[in-house]
Amino acid sequence: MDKNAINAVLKKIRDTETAKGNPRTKEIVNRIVQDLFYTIEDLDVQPEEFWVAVNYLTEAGRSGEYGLIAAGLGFEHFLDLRMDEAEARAGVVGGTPRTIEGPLYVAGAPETLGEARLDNGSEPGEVLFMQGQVLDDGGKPLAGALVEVWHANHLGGYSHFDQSQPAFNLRRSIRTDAQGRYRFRSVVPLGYSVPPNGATDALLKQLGRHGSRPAHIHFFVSAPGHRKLTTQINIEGDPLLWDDFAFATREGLVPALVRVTDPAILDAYQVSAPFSSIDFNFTLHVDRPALPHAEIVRPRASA
Ligand code: MBD
Ligand code: FE
Repeated sequence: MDKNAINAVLKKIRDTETAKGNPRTKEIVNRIVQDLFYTIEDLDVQPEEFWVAVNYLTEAGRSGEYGLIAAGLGFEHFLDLRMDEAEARAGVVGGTPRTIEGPLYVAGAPETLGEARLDNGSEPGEVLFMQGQVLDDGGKPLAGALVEVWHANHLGGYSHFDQSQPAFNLRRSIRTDAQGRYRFRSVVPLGYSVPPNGATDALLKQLGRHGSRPAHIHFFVSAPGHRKLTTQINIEGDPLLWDDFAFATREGLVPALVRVTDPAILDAYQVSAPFSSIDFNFTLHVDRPALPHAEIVRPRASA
């Protein structure tokens, strides 16, 4: 079809708008509709293909997988890169890199001071200790910062979404102590994979891709007057470290994993088998009103 004829029909649709409604919504929706009309034209999308897509989106919504699809198609990573660039333009550089939140955070995890055990005491898997400080961009410890941590179990499943796990399993909020320190005991996670035969899985298969992530641990780190950090660290050595379906691995977020086998240390830590240990500090930036919001408001699960 001729581009002028396409533009004419786009105009006819747009001309039905009144002064009511939301200007921002109008701008975005009209742009997306225009881009999709052009896509249909340029790629000669057939009616059957269009209805496959409509049905696909319906099913994906029904199964609650849009968050996964947003991660898998790289949208969430792209939003990170845009935020990085906005900060860089404002002279905000360095600090702990951000990386995507993903769709599996649950609000309301138990909060403790300084340290926490993330599992209920009978969690299978290798014991993991992780510890460090929350610092400002001058390297000064931030006391009273909040470290929210969540990760998958030894099978790659997240509590709440995997109903076989206890409430808030492997999810805690830790308030840093007077020296800005946090510390937790947990178990080494396994990488997550999208639900087999679900909407995301089907899409990724069509794209000739896999739907797995390397093992990782999520964090929100916040402190008054500072930009909230959304990030993850990866478990060093995971075969998918740089082959993440959600594109979240970044330089600076792969701390060394130390294996502790010294019986005296195992004793001191009250652990009966060799464990892994990760040291990692979080560096936050001072917040400024001119910067885009670092705390992203979005619907989240809560319990
Ligand atoms: C996850 O665990 C995750 O972190 C992301 C980004 C997407 C899907 C599952
Ligand atoms: Fe995750």
